[in-house]
Amino acid sequence: MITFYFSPGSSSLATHIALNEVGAPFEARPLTLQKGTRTPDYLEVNPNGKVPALVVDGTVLTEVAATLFYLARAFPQAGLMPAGALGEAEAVSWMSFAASTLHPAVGQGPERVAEVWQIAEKKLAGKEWCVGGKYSIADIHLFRLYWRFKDRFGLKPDDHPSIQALHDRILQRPAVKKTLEDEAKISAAQ
Ligand SMILES: N[C@@H](CCC(=O)N[C@@H](CS)C(=O)NCC(=O)O)C(=O)O
Repeated sequence: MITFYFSPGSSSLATHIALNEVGAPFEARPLTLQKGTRTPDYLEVNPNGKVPALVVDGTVLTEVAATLFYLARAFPQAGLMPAGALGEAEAVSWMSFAASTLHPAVGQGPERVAEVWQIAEKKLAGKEWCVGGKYSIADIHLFRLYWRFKDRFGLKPDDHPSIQALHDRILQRPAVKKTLEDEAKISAAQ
């Protein structure tokens, strides 16, 4: 039994996409940011007051990377985990970079945002996908951040051709389209 705490368009979008990619049944618990994530009930789930949180048979998983890692490992038929120990480590490396460098840059000013996306572009280096030539949880994490922040910070497609192309490819996936539609409806009702 999986319960998913999320807020439309936020970090939890990555987890939501992965849930739909793997086809896992889950109970959706939408929250509003700040208000909804700071209630006593939610702080019982995640004392850090952040989404996502995934509760799997009573075990709470927080942090996007951990939720993506779990879904890829628990539903291997979806093929979201790169192959082999090295492939898994590369996925963890990309997701750690996303969580520790790309995301925090948002609070460090536009210059830093521009700088970290240049680093991401260099890391991707013309490849179609982050790891092993195949769509994986690393791509989902990267996609969510670029999708969310490219317009807000004026990140230009020409400056990030590999990331923009990855973003555009992921936008075409049925699970991604469904997730974005579902979240837009929830957001409109909040
Ligand atoms: N490092 C965390 C970041 C999660 C995060 O920052 N979530 C934000 C939304 S993007 C949040 O829940 N904010 C609610 C709040 O601060 O009240 C992760 O990777 O899950």
